[in-house]
Amino acid sequence: MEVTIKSTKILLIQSDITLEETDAIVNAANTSLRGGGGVDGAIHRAGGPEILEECIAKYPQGCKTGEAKVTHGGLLKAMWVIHTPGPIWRGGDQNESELLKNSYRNSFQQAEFAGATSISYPSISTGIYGFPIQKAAPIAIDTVLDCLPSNSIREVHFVLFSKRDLTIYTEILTQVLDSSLE
Ligand code: AR6
Repeated sequence: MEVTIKSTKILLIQSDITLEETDAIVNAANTSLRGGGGVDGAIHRAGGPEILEECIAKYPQGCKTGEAKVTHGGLLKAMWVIHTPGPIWRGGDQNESELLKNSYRNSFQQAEFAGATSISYPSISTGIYGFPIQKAAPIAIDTVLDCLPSNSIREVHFVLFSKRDLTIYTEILTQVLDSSLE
C-alpha cells in the first residue's frame, strides 16, 4: 500500500529491512545497544562490525527505552541506523504505549537531524518484546503521521516481516485514512 500524506510518501511493504535503500533504517534495539536477536541481529550481521564499534564508542551508556541514537550504516545501503529500544510488553499498564510512541517519534526526529530524506521502520517491540501488533500498529502509524509535515523526510517505509503483519498495518492505515475523511 502506498499513500502520500502532507508531501511524504508512506509505503507499507513486506520485506527484510536490511535490504532497504532509504537514507535511514530504524533498529528495534535493546537498551545496551550491543546487538541482540531479531531485527537487531539481522542489522548488525548485514551492516558488519562497524555499527557495533560505533555504538560502543559513542554510546557507552547505551540508550534509554523510547529514546533513539544514530550510527552510520556500515555495509548497509542505508547511510544511517537509528537505534531505539522499544518497551517490553508487561501487560499494558506500564506506560508501554507512551514509550512505543516515543520510539517512533524520537527515531523520526533523529533521522531529520541527520539529514535523512527517507526512513524505514520495522514493527518495533512486536517480536521478542511481545507488544501485541494490533495495539502497536495504530501507535506506529498515528505517531509517524503526527510528525508530518517534515522538513526533510519525503518517504517513510513500514517494513513488515510477515504477510500477517502487513495485513494488520494495511487495515489500520486504511482506517486512519477513512476516519480523516469523515
Ligand atoms: N526485517 C524486518 N523485520 C524483521 C526482521 C528483518 N530482518 N527480523 C525480524 N523482524 P524483534 P523487538 C521483525 O524481536 O520485539 C532483540 O534481541 C519481527 O518479525 O526484532 O523490539 C533486541 O536486541 C517483528 O515483527 O524486536 C532486543 O533485545 C519485529 O521485527 C529485542 O530483540 C520486531 O521484532 C527487541 O525486541
